[in-house]
Amino acid sequence: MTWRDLSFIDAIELLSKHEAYSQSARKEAGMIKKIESYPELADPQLQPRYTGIPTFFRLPHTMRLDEVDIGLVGVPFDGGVTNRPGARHGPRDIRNQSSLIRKVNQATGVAPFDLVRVADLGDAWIERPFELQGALAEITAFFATIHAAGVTPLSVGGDHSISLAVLRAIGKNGPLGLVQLDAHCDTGDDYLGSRFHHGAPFRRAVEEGLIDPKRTIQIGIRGSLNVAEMWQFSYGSGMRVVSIEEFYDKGWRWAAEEARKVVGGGSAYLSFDIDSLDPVYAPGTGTPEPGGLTTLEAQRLIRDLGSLDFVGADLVEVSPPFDTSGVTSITAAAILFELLCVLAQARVRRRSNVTRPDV
Ligand SMILES: [Mn+2]
Repeated sequence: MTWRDLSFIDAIELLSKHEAYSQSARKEAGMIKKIESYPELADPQLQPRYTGIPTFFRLPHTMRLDEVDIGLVGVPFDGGVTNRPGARHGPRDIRNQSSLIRKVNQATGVAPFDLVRVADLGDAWIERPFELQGALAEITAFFATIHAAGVTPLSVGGDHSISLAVLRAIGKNGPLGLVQLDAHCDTGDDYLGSRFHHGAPFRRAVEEGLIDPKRTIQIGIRGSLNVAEMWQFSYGSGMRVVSIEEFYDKGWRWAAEEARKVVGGGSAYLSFDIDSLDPVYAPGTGTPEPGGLTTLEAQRLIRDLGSLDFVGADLVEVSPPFDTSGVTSITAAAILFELLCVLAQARVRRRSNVTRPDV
């Protein structure tokens, strides 16, 4: 039947039905899905995990900060890279590969999506990505909004310079402790005339009072040096530097205990540079250093930090163009899940401390 076959009355009736339908469709379209229902995490038997628009962990994408406890944020910026670029492509690739991740941590039993409200807040929007200091300021402004709303940020870089921008937002009320997994201390000074680059964020963070060097531990440090005292700032300021040799001799369980000792009970930040892992596990990165952690060592180490009061975390330096198979982003997604689990544990602990009447 075509419109020609309809009487005038039929046509009016059909049009009004169509109008009613489209009104209700518009009404439904205006409704934001309730975050509690986690439709994107529905039974994979009903909705395969490779379907849909890729967000981190297939989470709902929202800008409603009042509906979120932990917000995943992409920071597609690599303007601070000193050598091989490409980390700007990290967030999109990790979003894609993170669809492989399920709901429950099989080792610890932590189910972060049940414990707290988690969402993908999209990317930190940078309007002028080619102006390094301006871009860092834009990233800080983005995270300041998130922080003011009481949301715990879990960020995906981007190169390691973004950590300074995040810390400027969430560490401004007093220095935080820091657990950093990295091949490099990233406490260098000026390089080719710039104070800001991915080899210096934690020196600048100490100078700006954002992190407490005496509550900072750097794990996995290795690689050849430009000069013997290349990371002298770490040692001089009182950071605990765990070389890969010490880590290899004493193991992940010892390293976790050492991290808990150094950081103590105060608020802390966790920064995971994918180059802490051996390049056999994570070749897609800007400054690979052979002879690093295994993925399993990193996973077990992070799981053992569930008692620390983390108020934010990031995963940085994934450069998909240097990858050979996608394994770096798959590995990064698995590590990101571990970071989410310890952030969720900390968040739940803070919540129960607040509501406990005897505290
Ligand atoms: Mn780094």
